[in-house]
Amino acid sequence: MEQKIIEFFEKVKNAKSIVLAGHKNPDGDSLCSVLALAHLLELNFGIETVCLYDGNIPDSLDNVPLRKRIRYFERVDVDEGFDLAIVMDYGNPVHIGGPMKAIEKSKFVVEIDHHQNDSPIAQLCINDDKAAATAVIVYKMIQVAGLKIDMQTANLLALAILTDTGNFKFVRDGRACRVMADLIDFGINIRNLIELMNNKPRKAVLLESKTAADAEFFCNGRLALATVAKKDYKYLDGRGEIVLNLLGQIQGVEYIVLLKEQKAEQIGVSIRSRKNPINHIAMALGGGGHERAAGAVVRDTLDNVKKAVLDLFKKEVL
Ligand SMILES: [Mn+2]
Repeated sequence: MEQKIIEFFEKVKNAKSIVLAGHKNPDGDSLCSVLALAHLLELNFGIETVCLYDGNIPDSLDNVPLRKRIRYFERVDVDEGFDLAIVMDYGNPVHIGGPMKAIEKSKFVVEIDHHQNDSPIAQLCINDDKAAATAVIVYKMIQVAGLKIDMQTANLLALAILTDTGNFKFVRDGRACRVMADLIDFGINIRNLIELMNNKPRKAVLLESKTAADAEFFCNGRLALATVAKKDYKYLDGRGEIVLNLLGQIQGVEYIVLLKEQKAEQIGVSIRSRKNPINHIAMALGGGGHERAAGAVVRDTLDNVKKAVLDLFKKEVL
């Protein structure tokens, strides 16, 4: 890892143009790790970079530092290509979306990721699937290269770790906590950072509450299932994590499902479990994910997908 990081910074110093991208519909780790690294390259080497995204950035991330530095991929001319492309937190090439064109046209590609990745696209991979967030790898790079950081970098890395670990619920080892301890000593304020993300439109929060209130319960209350219809889907900010968390707090609920009608006959399925693995259910629907947090996108009607999910649960786990 150290050797790869040194090689990365050699590439950076020799590059005249650099593009960075994370995954489509960025989450906190994807957005903030990209912005943190772009800012570090400017701060330490005076290098201007181009940061691209595809899809939507949730309103809850609108106030993160340097948010305006990342641009929608269609608004940037990438025809000439770049000396160096850095793709972060993407997991699988299909998740990159529009910025893929800029990456393909670049002379050298580096990836920095903490997802298990069966099809890496880069010549240099700084990957660590044990890291709790891509930002944890970025912090390691800062340490190895002896880079200076500032308050904006520290805040971005902290936001990435807070969001990707669900405020430390999903850490897999102590590293994310040690990085956060360093960032706290540097001066970040966790409470202020969480407050900064309380920025959803009123309609989004009211929709989340209503979605949870209208949930149905199956199998003696062990399975909670909520749905967002197409007319409401546009108001959802992010992935509906709040609904899943809320239903998961109910006594006796073991499994939580959220069905989102993204388009006619295109249903996003999010599944959570409080104890037993459910990723095989997501896989049976054509998706995948972690043991207790997984999902899929199914091309069928809401009614049919609901029936398919309930059948799978009854057959496989309940
Ligand atoms: Mn991540």
